[in-house]
Amino acid sequence: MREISTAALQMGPIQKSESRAEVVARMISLLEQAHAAGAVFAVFPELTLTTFFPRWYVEDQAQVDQWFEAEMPGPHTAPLFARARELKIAMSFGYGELTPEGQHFNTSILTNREGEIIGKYRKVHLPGHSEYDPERAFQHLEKRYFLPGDLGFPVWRNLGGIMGMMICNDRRWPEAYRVMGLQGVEMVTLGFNTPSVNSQMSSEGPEDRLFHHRLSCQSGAYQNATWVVAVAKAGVEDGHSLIGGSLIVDPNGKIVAETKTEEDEMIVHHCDLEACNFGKSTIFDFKRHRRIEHYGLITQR
Ligand code: CDT
Repeated sequence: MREISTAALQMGPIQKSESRAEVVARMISLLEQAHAAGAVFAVFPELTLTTFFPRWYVEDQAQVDQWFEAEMPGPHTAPLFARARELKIAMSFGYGELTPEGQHFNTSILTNREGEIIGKYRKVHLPGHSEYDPERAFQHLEKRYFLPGDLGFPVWRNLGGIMGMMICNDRRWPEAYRVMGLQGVEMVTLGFNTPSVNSQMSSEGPEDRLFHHRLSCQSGAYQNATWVVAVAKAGVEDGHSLIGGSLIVDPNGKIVAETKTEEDEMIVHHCDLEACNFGKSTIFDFKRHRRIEHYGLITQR
């Protein structure tokens, strides 16, 4: 057994008016629950530290920059890192990253049990649009506020396994999983903020949204023989609803734990990485079975 006791730490809604200090206090409380439940790895959502701000159209860049972190850890997140170090719990969480060069990314980091950042991922698949769209019920301005990630889909050795990260919309793209699968990934973490309705098709509601979310995580896990830990920011933020449904999915594609609320909520599972071996050495033994001579179109425009 190579077990990683993993906690998916779902966050309930974060209103625009909530401070970083309030959010970080909630994160620390969840981290402590995870530790008490025996977890050594804790996964938080996409853009954990703020409301899901891409729903707001803002022209003043200084105002936009208030949703971003110029340092990680920074003054607001230092207490979270300190507590994680004390509890010896590794973490992954998402935040808006502002680089010293003034670039903006939708980013996720991975730490070890010593609270050191050992991995960084910048969201590749940015959904939505870049200008105000009066046709939509609400805005989804990720293409306005972020650059597409420039770090690819790397994997890292952590806690005795091979880990990779993706962020929200990436889970709908099989290529994202496969690039990590080809590097032997055993646990993929992903945070998400998924609106409960489609802003361009009101008939697509929470049931459909949850169905497509589960489908994307379960197929990615199965087809790459990897654990997937998918964590929501959920609930109603300033009148806008986000789905819950945080999941831990095993390498057979089966859901082994799922949240029940749209609030701060923890689920824990003892994830045995050895469970990846069967799929990786049989039906999804990529070296033996892939036929890349037929896949050329995938990397052409
Ligand atoms: N955060 C994020 O990527 N959300 C998207 C919404 C898609 S609709 C523009 C998602 O794929 O869940």
